[in-house]
Amino acid sequence: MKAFDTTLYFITDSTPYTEEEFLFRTEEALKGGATIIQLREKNRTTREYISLAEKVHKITHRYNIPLIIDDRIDVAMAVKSEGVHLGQSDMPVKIARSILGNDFIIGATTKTVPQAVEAYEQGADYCGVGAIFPTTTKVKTVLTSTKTLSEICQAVPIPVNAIGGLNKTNLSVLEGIKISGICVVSAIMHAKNPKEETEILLSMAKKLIQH
Ligand code: TZP
Ligand code: MG
Repeated sequence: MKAFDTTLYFITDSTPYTEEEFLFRTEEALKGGATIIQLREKNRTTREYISLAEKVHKITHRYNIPLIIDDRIDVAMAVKSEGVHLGQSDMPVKIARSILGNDFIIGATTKTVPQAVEAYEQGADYCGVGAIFPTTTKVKTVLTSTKTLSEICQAVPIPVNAIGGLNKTNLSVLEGIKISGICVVSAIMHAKNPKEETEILLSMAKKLIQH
C-alpha cells in the first residue's frame, strides 16, 4: 500500500535553470527534508517530460521520496512514478484511478468544498488547495480563502495541503487549520540555498500540523 507524507510537498519549476542546476536544486530539497516531490512541467514535449522525469526519479529513489508527476498519467506510467497530480481540467480522478490502480498516489487540485468532496469520492488520495496568496509561479490561478481551506479540511478525510505564495514569512495564516502540509514551489526552487530553506520550511510545517 502506498504510504506518503505531505508535510512539506515540494513542486518543481525547471524553467529558469539548466538541467544540471535544476537537478542539483531538486536534490538539495530532498537533502533538506522535502517529504514528497512533484515534477511540474508545462512546456515540454512528452519525450522531454519523460526524459526529465526519469532523471528526477533516479534521485528521488535514493531518498525514498515519492515522485508525483503533474497533469500527465501517461508520463507517470512511463516512468513508473509513485503518483500523479490532476487539476480540474486534467483527466478525472475516477478515470485515472481505474487506469492506475489503487497503489498509485493520485492528488487533485480543489478550490471549493464540492470539488474536494468529488475528488475524494472519485478516489483521490490528497487535495491541494489554493492559491492562498498570489503567486508568480502559476499566473492564471484564483485565490482560495483560508476559510474555504478550513472547510475543505473538515469536509474530506484525506490529507489537504495549502498551496500558493507560501513561504517562511507568511505560514502563520495557516495556524489552527487542519491541513496535512504545505506545497511550495518558489520558496524552495528559487531560494539562495534550497537545502537550508527546505530545512526551515520543514520544521515550520511540522509545527503547523501539530493539531
Ligand atoms: N497551484 C496553485 S498556486 C500554484 C499552483 C501550482 C503555484 C504555487 O507556487 P509558489 O511559487 O509556491 O507560489
Ligand atoms: Mg494540472
